[in-house]
Amino acid sequence: MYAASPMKKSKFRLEPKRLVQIHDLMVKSRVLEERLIRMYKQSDGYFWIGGPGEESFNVPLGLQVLKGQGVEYDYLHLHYRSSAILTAMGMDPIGPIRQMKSVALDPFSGGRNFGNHYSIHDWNVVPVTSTIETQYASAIGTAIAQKRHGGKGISIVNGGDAGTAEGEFASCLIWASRPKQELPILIIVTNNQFGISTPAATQHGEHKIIDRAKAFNIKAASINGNDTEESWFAIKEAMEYVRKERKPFMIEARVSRLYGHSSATGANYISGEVDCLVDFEKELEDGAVLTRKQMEKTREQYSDQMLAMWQQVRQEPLPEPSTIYDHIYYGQKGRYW
Ligand SMILES: Cc1ncc(C[n+]2csc(CCOP(=O)(O)OP(=O)(O)O)c2C)c(N)n1
Ligand SMILES: [Mg+2]
Repeated sequence: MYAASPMKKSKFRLEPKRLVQIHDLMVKSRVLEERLIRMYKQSDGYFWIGGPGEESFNVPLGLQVLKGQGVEYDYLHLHYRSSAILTAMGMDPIGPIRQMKSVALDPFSGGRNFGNHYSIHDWNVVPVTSTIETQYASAIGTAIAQKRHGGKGISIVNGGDAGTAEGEFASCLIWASRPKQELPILIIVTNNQFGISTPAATQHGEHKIIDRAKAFNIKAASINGNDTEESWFAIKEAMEYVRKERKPFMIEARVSRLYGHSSATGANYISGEVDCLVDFEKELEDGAVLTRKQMEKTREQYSDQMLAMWQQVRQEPLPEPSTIYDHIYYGQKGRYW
């Protein structure tokens, strides 16, 4: 699939096969988000929020997750910009398309929740909440269970820069770092410099978000999340530390927010920000890992695939009113009228 030209020397540290896989998943994830945005604009969804601009960080993260069910495996406490993590883990894109259309077959919430609010029991993906930062509190719980259990499984939590103002973020730092009771949590903050329309520079006394980790003796790294390889190796190192030492690690990843906050701010492409996919494709082309034609073909294939999925989902039924009480509590069958 990839053409390694002897004429050009690649500066990449990752193998071409891995680079091609990452590229494929980044495109798949971007095309999915673009489809969801289009659905919103065509009145096939009530609201869009998602993660275009975080693929360079999120795909390497998803590929390195220890995927499975139960304490032996990683728990994921994610937020609404995490689609590329799940795409890298193998999520079928029809799931988010179904959730966007609020059809009964939505695998995450049966047509109840906002788009990009995932919940995957078999992969330890804890339901995404609309209230920001709730996930930093639930991560403490699974990490305590994993600390007691031992093994390699860790709890991974992510959220945005503005959300770090919430009490749950402070709780997470405190619980993760209690002496001799440290927790195996990978604490991630994706810093896109904004909380809806509030610039980070007007809100943070600290220079970097990870400065707050220092106060709790939590090891940390601030990285360029728009750089695919930098992200891959930073995540690898952090995960190895948390898995082995059973202690927390914080990563602050500087990323872009390519379509603004959500549909509430228009969901239009913002050309002034770094587009990690554009940059990565240029590097792949310059390094003779992939040709422009090959990359265009990948995009075309996913565009066709997701167009067909959308057309299928448009024909699917909405949830039956009689199921309104289903899924309220885990395992509950529901109260019917
Ligand atoms: C508890 C709570 N307060 C406020 C909001 C409204 N709200 C939704 S997203 C958001 C900004 C979040 O910014 P950040 O944490 O930087 O994440 P980003 O959206 O930039 O990725 C806010 C304030 C909310 N959803 N929940
Ligand atoms: Mg932000």
